[in-house]
Amino acid sequence: MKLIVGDIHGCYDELQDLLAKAGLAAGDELIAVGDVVDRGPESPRVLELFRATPGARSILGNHERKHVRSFRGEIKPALSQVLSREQFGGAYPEAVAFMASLPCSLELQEAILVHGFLDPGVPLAGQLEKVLCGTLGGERHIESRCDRPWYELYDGGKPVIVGHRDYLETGRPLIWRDRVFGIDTGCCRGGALTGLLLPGFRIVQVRSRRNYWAEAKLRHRQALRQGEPPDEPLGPEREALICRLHEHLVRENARVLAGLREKDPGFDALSQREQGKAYAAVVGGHPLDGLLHQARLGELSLKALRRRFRHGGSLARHARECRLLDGPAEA
Ligand SMILES: [Mn+2]
Repeated sequence: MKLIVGDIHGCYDELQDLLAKAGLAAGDELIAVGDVVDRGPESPRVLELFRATPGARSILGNHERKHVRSFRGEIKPALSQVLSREQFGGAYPEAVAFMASLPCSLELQEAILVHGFLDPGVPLAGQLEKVLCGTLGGERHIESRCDRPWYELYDGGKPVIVGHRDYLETGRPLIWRDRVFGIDTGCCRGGALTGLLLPGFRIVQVRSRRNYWAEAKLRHRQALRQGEPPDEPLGPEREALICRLHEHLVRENARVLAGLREKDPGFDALSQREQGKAYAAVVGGHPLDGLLHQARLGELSLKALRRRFRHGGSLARHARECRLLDGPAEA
């Protein structure tokens, strides 16, 4: 038997629950459809399981790809990679090397496995890597080629098993005409971890124990706040600084938008969600990315900035980071 597992995202306990429930025997295989790391609590343990267990393997998800590319300096890591990198500590380079070795697809006797999407009508060997891995660019490519969800148009010879999107958001996997199986059911967000037992395509599921990703983001925000020094006595300069920061963010937002429009003349025609994702890919590492998103949406006001910096001394630190004040940014 083969157990195909949806997006695990560091949810080691749930993976153990699923393995117990599936009842694999010696000689059976365990195959993940990618995104085994990030967002959940134990990315290193999950990755190690796939690296070191005989009969266990994974294909490449967009999250592993982001680790590989950000480690090479090609893109900025998003928060989920930053947090995972902390978990890996000194073992990170080795972990990234292993992620870089994962294949973008796998053809089994019973099914084709990819993390993201398949371009209908294109043979597996001719599929773009970004489509297979489910990057934002890959998703745009697919949307430009399909007038319906890609899986409704899939006409390949074998069933395909994918992860990446929790298509139904009901805790149940997507099963399209017994041809396409979407088995990401949002385990890291408090959903479920789904497996598919081949050759019978029998579904095995366990419930997620918590919304790990929401909790991780909350802890991160709290840690940032606690690390801030008490309110610095900026006195009458404070209001002026808020004005300068506002101007800076408005300018920065305009610069980012201009860059995105230059790169993609159709940027303004994208959905709000896609615009947001493309924008986030550029400003993700900015210390004030949340405020930049507000600027993008036309919601950044002086009032919003005053409210944001009502407590704590982070105004001066951010102003230094944006080079509006002298002094080291890390003060
Ligand atoms: Mn994914």
